[in-house]
Amino acid sequence: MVFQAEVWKTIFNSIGYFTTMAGTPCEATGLDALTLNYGACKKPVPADMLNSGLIIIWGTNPAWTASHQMRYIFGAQEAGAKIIVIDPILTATAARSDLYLQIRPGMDGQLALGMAKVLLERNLINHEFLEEHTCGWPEYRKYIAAIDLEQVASVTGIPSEDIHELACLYGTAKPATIWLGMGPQRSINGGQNCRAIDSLAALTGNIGKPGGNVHYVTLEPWMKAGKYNEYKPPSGSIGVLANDGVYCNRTLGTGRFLDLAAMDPPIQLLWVAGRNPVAQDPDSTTIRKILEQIPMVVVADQYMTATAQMADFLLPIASPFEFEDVVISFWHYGVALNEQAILPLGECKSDLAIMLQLARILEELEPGFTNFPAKQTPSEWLEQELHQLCNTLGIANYNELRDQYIQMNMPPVPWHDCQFLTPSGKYEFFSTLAQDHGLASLPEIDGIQPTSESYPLRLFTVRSYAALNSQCRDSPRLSHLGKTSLVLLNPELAKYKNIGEDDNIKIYNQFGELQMRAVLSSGIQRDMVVVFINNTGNNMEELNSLIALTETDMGHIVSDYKGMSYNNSFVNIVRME
Ligand SMILES: Nc1nc2c(c(=O)[nH]1)N[C@H]1C(S)=C(S)[C@@H](COP(=O)(O)OP(=O)(O)OC[C@H]3O[C@@H](n4cnc5c(=O)[nH]c(N)nc54)[C@H](O)[C@@H]3O)O[C@H]1N2
Ligand SMILES: Nc1nc2c(c(=O)[nH]1)N[C@H]1C(S)=C(S)[C@@H](COP(=O)(O)OP(=O)(O)OC[C@H]3O[C@@H](n4cnc5c(=O)[nH]c(N)nc54)[C@H](O)[C@@H]3O)O[C@H]1N2
Ligand SMILES: [Mo]
Repeated sequence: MVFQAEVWKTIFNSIGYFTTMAGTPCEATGLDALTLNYGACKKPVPADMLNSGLIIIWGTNPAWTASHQMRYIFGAQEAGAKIIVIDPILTATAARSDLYLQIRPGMDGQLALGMAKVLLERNLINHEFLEEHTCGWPEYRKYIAAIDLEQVASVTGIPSEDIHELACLYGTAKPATIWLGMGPQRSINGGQNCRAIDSLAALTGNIGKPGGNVHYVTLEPWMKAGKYNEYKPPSGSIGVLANDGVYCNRTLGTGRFLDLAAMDPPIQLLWVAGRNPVAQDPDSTTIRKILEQIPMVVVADQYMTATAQMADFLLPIASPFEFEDVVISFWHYGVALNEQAILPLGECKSDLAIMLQLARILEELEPGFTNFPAKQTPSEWLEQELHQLCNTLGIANYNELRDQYIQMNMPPVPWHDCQFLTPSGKYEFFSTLAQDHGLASLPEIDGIQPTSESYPLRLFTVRSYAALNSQCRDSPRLSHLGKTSLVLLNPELAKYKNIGEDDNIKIYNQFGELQMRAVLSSGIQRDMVVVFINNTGNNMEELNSLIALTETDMGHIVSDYKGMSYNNSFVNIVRME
């Protein structure tokens, strides 16, 4: 829930400077990519897909991970739009598509560049848009003209005829949209992959028009919500010196627990709220070791998660049914009130209720220790926090959300005025900002992905319909996937490894090993193994104990730290006797 999670930062700010894991485990890479090209990450409203003549679903599986969007996809399909899915796995979404292209993992940028070449050769580009609204088109044109389509076909695993067909479908359907998923950003070239993909919209002029554009995520509702960052530490507090000579909080990247352990002065107390890093961040074993070394670990959570098990203090958090909150989104522009349905059970409290109580106690023990408004009630705090958001919504108070769900007054389609927020004010194929941040100015992709002789199989971790990240581990729905963990193998790989359906196998690499039950699936590629996130059976062995901490190429521009290349992890397998 939105404001509950942010409340912790508020109170820590009110006490003094602190160390915080900045960045995000999720969308950091793509945010940078779109920001470089467009100047900001904006998206159309979800229903705008109904206006599309063609939808490319590129590296996301909404049938399982965003089922609320499927009605627009099916709606568009029924009205004649073609649905194309590009994914290394034959997903539930791919099964409902008109055209499915099974790409080699991480090769999305190459495919997009190959498509760009075909669009250029067949003159399916929008000259007017390119001349008037883009920057670096001559350089980009030269770059894509030199792309070798046979090489693209070889690295992507998609035959050149199919690349031609895909490009022609995209270039002729007016308007056409791309849903840029999380898949393409989960590899080491993730950011440049995303830039190459979103440049297809600029090439074809599918920007600023209903049914066009790129759907990724939006931060706009978040910018307008909350002012929790306004609390400043009491005067005289000492933090880390920023470049401008002003004190600030010390930061490190999300999930970088080795860096956390090496900090000087060392961390005395770690507070974890609304996250489960042992399960979800790379290299669970190291994280566990480091949590053990920290003198005091506080975890605020609703469940006894893998991280909560490491806590010295566990603060039981109320469920969303037990407290009032306001909910916004990365995907749409709606704002809704989450009403309290029941009183908190047992000792549970919302984060905000705990914080207010903690602030009162601190104030009693040492007056002036915190300037957190401890006397406020949770609803007064929410009212103050949401003042700016309410202004945007045209309501006086968040309580007005009780009777209505309100959409923020945003244009249904971004960039309709072609006023891009880049340094040049245009869509930038060529980005000097990218250069300033140590990246190639054009979406150049080297295409080389690491392989290893000892661990030749790519470990692919994807979401199932049955769980939300590490949450709901004890949900009965998960039992549909079996009480033990499942690993999907291509039948050819299974045969080569002498593994049969239902066999117990060991998956291992330099970080550790896990035992899982084999399920054969021809929908996946021969050199990968696929495991559903959170499908670890009843034990607390973590899938991410096999995941390497590998950064992507981007994330540091908008989110301060690079994103995570989860799918760049490699393993081997063996049948257990
Ligand atoms: N049911 C359910 N829904 C969820 C979540 C959940 O845990 N469960 N989590 C939520 C969160 S936090 C997020 S970020 C979203 C993520 O939502 P999605 O992006 O849909 O989820 P993923 O399962 O990570 O990956 C999506 C697809 O990308 C493909 N993929 C992986 N690598 C590549 C690649 O290199 N190229 C291409 N083209 N495809 C690739 C995978 O095969 C997979 O089918 O889902 C949200 N919704
Ligand atoms: N191998 C692999 N690892 C991944 C990914 C991947 O694709 N592959 N995807 C990454 C992505 S995209 C994401 S977003 C992350 C997600 O990983 P996390 O950010 O760790 O998210 P969750 O697993 O959903 O855990 C959130 C925790 O918050 C608790 N919680 C819920 N509501 C509240 C509340 O109101 N207050 C408090 N204090 N706690 C609450 C839940 O019980 C849960 O334990 O995982 C990342 N890790
Ligand atoms: Mo995510």
